[in-house]
Amino acid sequence: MKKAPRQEPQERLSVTAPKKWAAGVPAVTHALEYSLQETTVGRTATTLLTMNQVGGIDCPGCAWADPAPGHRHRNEYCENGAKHINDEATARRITPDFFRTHSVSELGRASDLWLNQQGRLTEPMVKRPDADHYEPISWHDALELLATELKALDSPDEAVFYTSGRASNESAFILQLFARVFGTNNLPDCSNMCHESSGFALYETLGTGKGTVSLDDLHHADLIFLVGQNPGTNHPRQLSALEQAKLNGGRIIAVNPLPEAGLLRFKNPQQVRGVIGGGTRIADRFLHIRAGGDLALFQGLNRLLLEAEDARPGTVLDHDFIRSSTSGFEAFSQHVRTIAWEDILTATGLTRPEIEAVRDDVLASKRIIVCWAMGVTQQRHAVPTIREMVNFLLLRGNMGRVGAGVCPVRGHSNVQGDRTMGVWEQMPDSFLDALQQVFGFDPPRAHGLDSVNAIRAMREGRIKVFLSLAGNFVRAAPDSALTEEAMRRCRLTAHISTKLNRSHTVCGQTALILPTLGRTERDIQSSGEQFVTVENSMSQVHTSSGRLEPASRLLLSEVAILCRLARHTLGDTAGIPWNRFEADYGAIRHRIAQVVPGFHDFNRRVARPGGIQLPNPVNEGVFATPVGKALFTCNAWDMLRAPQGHLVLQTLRSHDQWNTIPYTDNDRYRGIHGRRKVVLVNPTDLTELGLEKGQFVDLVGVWTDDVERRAEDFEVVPYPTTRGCAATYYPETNVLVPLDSVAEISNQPTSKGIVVRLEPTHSRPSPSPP
Ligand SMILES: Nc1nc2c(c(=O)[nH]1)N[C@H]1C(S)=C(S)[C@@H](COP(=O)(O)OP(=O)(O)OC[C@H]3O[C@@H](n4cnc5c(=O)[nH]c(N)nc54)[C@H](O)[C@@H]3O)O[C@H]1N2
Ligand SMILES: Nc1nc2c(c(=O)[nH]1)N[C@H]1C(S)=C(S)[C@@H](COP(=O)(O)OP(=O)(O)OC[C@H]3O[C@@H](n4cnc5c(=O)[nH]c(N)nc54)[C@H](O)[C@@H]3O)O[C@H]1N2
Ligand code: SF4
Ligand SMILES: [Mo]
Repeated sequence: MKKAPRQEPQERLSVTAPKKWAAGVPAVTHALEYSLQETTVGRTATTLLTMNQVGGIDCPGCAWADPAPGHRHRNEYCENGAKHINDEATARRITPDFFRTHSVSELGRASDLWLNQQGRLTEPMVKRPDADHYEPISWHDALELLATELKALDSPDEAVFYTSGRASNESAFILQLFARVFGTNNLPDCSNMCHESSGFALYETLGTGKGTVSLDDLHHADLIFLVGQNPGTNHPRQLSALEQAKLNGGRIIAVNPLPEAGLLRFKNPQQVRGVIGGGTRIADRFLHIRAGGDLALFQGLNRLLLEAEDARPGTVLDHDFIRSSTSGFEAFSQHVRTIAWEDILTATGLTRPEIEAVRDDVLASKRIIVCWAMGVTQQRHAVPTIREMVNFLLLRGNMGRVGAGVCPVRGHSNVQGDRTMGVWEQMPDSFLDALQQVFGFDPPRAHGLDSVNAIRAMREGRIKVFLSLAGNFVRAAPDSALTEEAMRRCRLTAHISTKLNRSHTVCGQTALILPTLGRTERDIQSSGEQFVTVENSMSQVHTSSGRLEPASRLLLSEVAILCRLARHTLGDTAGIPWNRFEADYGAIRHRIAQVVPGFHDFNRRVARPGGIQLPNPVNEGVFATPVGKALFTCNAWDMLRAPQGHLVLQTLRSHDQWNTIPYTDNDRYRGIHGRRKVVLVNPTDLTELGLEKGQFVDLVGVWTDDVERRAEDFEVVPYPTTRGCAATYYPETNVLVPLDSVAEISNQPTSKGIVVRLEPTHSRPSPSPP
């Protein structure tokens, strides 16, 4: 069925009351509406029925884990998973005609929403120097062009290879192998902007960068903290796990500046009680915290726990665990007692009785899990905050046992797997040694560039070639104007993509679009039909096999593109069987098994229903830190402050977008319809700032440099966000996030902690571009 081309929508804001529950029947109806606009009934049924089933397609949405085989529902997906998969399975196509009609400059002015709605990319395209249109190019010529540019570099470090977390284990492994044989560790990824802070904090304190809990642990926890995450939108099936925890008698504490619908109540569309009943209350306690106040909250809680132990010695802390399995308790305990209550209350915006009530919940709980996401990791003091959450869990031995531990809730479906496969600019020597042994080359040892440092290097003209495996780098990155300018300084930019996005319009002198198969599609290579593997947030590795016919005959798989690029660039000199890898992904997995710990006998084990559970040393009682124990840390007190008349702004996701890609202008659960350029502000702050509902403002960033960062024409919406904290959607406001405003230690952009002022504009905004 041919679909009519889409027009830019007219923006007209309407606001209704925010929803108080998430994911009942309306959610399913919305998913189906969206699916049928994008695809046909048959394609929808084919994709959805095999989604998250054994042997089926892994949902290309978030990284939430699937229940064990045998415990999966017939519809094991959420509303948003259905939207993501149908966004890829769309029946719309972009042909060379499209690029003849639309110049690159014109596309550069189109909205993210419109670009995505044009459909799937179908042919390799090139934009030549000085041209303003993409034109078709053969695969051979495209890869030869890219290889020639790479070979012409003065140093391999003049190239950058970016990965987004939708790439499979197989393509990620091939990309990092190619980059390292070529000679560079410049392997930035979306994780640099996502859970980098979690990785650093967990490695340092527990000796592993990953979460330690399973779905079963969540079901059996007595107390679960949800800190800085919006599961109703971003990890909807997490609500099923939380519902199960509640049914088992567990309690939930949500910590957030916004009373998100999914934190309040859940109507499970997979259960009769969800469809016709009132649903399950999620949060027993909602802490309406100030942005960036989480460090202070956990410091306050830890102090209260130490004081409770003083009052009733031997009843609060797990002394055996602290003695046998941790280090640094004394210093930590002295430090945390010095933090003043006044500071804790200012930073959190909470009252002391509220924090004491949480302490009482903690004292009544034997098994505690802390879950967190971007509200924590995208703050300046994200790493100390996560370390303090680890302190909190260690105090009562909530680590490495059933129903207890850390749960960083990952974003992209395979973002964790891509890291396991070696996509990181700082892989440890043990990994590089294994590559050296298995493949017989000398991998570069100096650390490469992460996302922020890659932009800095591009801006300084030190990067000539930028290749991206999935993703939308210029929209995901901070400081949009600066990042775009940096990208344009490259000699060649190339993107392995399924769909058109802004990064294809912000080009180096030469630009390549390398269109690829998506997860939903059959992948047939010379040895037969292939599957790929992915790793979810709970370290389970399993297969994903597409069922749909490819969107175009000319698409190549990610693996095929990368293996061919490697042959064009490196020839056979490295003695690596790129041909075989392309023909049979089992040959790649065979090498992964030799290089990556935990993957022995990979091909056989991953074929079993449910796949492989990677070992987590913490759950075996092993802390792989230098002292062989979990570390208590002393974290300097810190809080985010905005001067008088300013607000702390966070940039977050609407219910209807996948990262940089909006699907519509609506955000149903928050009651916002028809416009994304809105800023949510507490009504009392609005009054104090002399602003009114419906007024138009420019958001103006305040940072230590002299650059003016301005996002224009945002409509003011009164919203129950914490005083002093405002919210807008990403990526429209990435222009406000200074490149140099990064989390300490992890170098992650602080997308949830930007100081702004709101400047009233007197005219209504201009209509959106055609
Ligand atoms: N539908 C959908 N699903 C997605 C995505 C998507 O774009 N769309 N993206 C995927 C990806 S890559 C990721 S990383 C995840 C992101 O998942 P989330 O982290 O849930 O995503 P955000 O929308 O950034 O929401 C952050 C939450 O943190 C809160 N918050 C902001 N600042 C603070 C703070 O200082 N303290 C506390 N306690 N809370 C704060 C916000 O109010 C918001 O509820 O979702 C994944 N899943
Ligand atoms: N201000 C602000 N900035 C942020 C964030 C924030 O909360 N606020 N969040 C950050 C986070 S958590 C993340 S993860 C990043 C996301 O950054 P990215 O991962 O770079 O961005 P996405 O929007 O997920 O990328 C979407 C594009 O991926 C391509 N794609 C989709 N599926 C496939 C596939 O199967 N194969 C290939 N090759 N390509 C595919 C399509 O072309 C699509 O246009 O953004 C970060 N930036
Ligand atoms: S919760 Fe995440 S993985 Fe599961 S169906 Fe929804 S988007 Fe997909
Ligand atoms: Mo993410």
